[in-house]
Amino acid sequence: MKNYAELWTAYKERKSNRDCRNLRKICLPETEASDKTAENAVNELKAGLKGMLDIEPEIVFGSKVTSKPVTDGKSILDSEEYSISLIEDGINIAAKSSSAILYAVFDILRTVACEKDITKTYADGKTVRPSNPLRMLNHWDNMDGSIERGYSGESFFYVNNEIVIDERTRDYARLIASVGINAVVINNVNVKQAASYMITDRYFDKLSQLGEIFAGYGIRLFLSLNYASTIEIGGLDSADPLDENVISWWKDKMAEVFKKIPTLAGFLVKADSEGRPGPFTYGRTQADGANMLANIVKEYGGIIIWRCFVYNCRQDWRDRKTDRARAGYDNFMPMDGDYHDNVILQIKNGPMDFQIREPVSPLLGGLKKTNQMLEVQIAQEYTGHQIDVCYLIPEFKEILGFKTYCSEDKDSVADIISGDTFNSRYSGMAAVTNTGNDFNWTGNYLAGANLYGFGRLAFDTGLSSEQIAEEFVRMTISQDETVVKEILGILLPSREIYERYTSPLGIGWMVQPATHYGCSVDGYEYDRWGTYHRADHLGIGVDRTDKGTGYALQYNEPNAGIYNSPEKCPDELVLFFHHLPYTHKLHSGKTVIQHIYDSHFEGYEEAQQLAAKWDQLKGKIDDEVFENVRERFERQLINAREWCDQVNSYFFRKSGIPDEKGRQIW
Ligand code: GCW
Repeated sequence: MKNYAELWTAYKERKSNRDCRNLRKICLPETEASDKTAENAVNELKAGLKGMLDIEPEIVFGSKVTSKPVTDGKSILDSEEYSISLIEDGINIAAKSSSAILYAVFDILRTVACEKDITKTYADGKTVRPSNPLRMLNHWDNMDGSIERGYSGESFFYVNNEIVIDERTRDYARLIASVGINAVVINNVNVKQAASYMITDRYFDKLSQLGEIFAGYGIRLFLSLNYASTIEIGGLDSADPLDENVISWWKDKMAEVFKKIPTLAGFLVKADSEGRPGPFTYGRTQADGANMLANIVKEYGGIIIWRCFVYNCRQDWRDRKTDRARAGYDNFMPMDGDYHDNVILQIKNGPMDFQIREPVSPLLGGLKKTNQMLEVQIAQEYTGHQIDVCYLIPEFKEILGFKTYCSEDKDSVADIISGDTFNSRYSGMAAVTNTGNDFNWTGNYLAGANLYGFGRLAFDTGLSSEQIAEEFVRMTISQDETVVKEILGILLPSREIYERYTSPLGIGWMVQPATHYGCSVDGYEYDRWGTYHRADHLGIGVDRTDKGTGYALQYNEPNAGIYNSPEKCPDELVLFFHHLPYTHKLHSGKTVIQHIYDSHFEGYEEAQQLAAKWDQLKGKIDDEVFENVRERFERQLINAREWCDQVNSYFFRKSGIPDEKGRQIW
């Protein structure tokens, strides 16, 4: 018995699926005998079909496959494409690489697990090409075993500054490969203490083993890099990217690292951000820093992923000119086109920091000559800590569908990060992961839908939130129609419900600073982080228009004009862009203050309805799953009530305007 759940790769019995049980033969492309990925694919296929259907179809190997290491973004997509078609007695898989074979296998297993007919699903042949070249998870795991913003136990990669490799490591690779993840960063972007030594002898053996395991599942290994390694571990007194000694230290270091960890694909760098060192210290640009490293790792096919989360985290709250939202664009736009072609800028979805509602970062659609990747967060740092249920895929769909107007056509975020809009060499999507060593990997079983969903969505941005949620429920929790319907009824509206009982109309924050869980309306108001709501007795919101910080003008038209105008700006973002009187009428016809009251009362009530829906599932699903989520709903309701009452009381007391409906405000 494993000490963790296999979730959607558990391959529980699906014997009622008669159509699939008739499967006699599966044809696969022939691969090299030494090809680990192909071997894993075949084993997975056999285990899955045996487990679910108790069948052992004949596996026939056909045409030759060359699985050369992939170094180019575009060819990643070519090589990961697969086709599945019907043949007499079975199915045929065509694929150009062993990773693609693996994805085809998981496609078939998913069809079986969701109890769909194979003959119907593949009747016309199905060809799938991933939407994004890079589909990546970022672990914020520290080497002491803790996880920054982790809500599901400790790290399963590290214990006491040692790297742990066991059965769970392999099952993790399977789990994430099964949803299409092809890259993983295994350590926190805040690279401190022991983690700085990742690129030394101390960890090479283990890292090279880890890299092999991941490679066997088509997953490329990345490390977060300490920008100041020259100082921290190199004995130099500088990290200036233009300093000859610094450059030469990195040359030697990278030669050593890529030799010792042959599967290493590259590095993720958080520089000049929240106390992390970077090129700004030496009066250099972000491009100087990224390019210095990119230049050196190029000969090893290495990639430098450089985060755009660069802002002043020591702002004076009295200062209304500085605007944290502007920082990404201000810091990175001037050098568009200066980055080497093995640099990717990784951009958080919004200009602030993973709030429940933010506009899309204007860098997406701003940058035109630079490789870019979208960063989202499935760790529920600001969205309920995997206590509150918050299915994030609808949010990600909105972000991907956002029209940036950066070109005549193909101008959505999905188009940009797929590499299509600007024909970029590297691009894709990364999520700060929500995994840990808890039995069920994600703390709350329902948070598993975000892990599952992120992978599926990054692989195929055309999938709908409903489709993804339904697959997750059917594969992981139950096939029973009423159960599926009830759980979809919980997952799908959960993000908007969370939004309703927390911070209103796009303003964000109002969280407890120590944890980022729970309400504290003024928690960040008089602090240095640039995250203010600016509420007084007359109104609330941040003026980011041309008369305020000017942030709205960072967008292309017509978005800039829409956001700049309180009349045109969509309600859900109106306080992000405007400081408005409480009596201002929204598009909904409500005043700002009445919207605050209504949405909070509704949000809390809806949270109670979600919990009641879950209670109905007792006895219809696995007890352990039931109890795990029930207990979290209990905590969610306490949280939702606090948010509702604190926000309503706060704004009633500030504004003095009573609730039209006369409900109790404390
Ligand atoms: O959201 C903030 C978090 C930090 C995190 C940082 C980042 C890893 O509160 O914990 O640091 O963002 O994205 O770098």
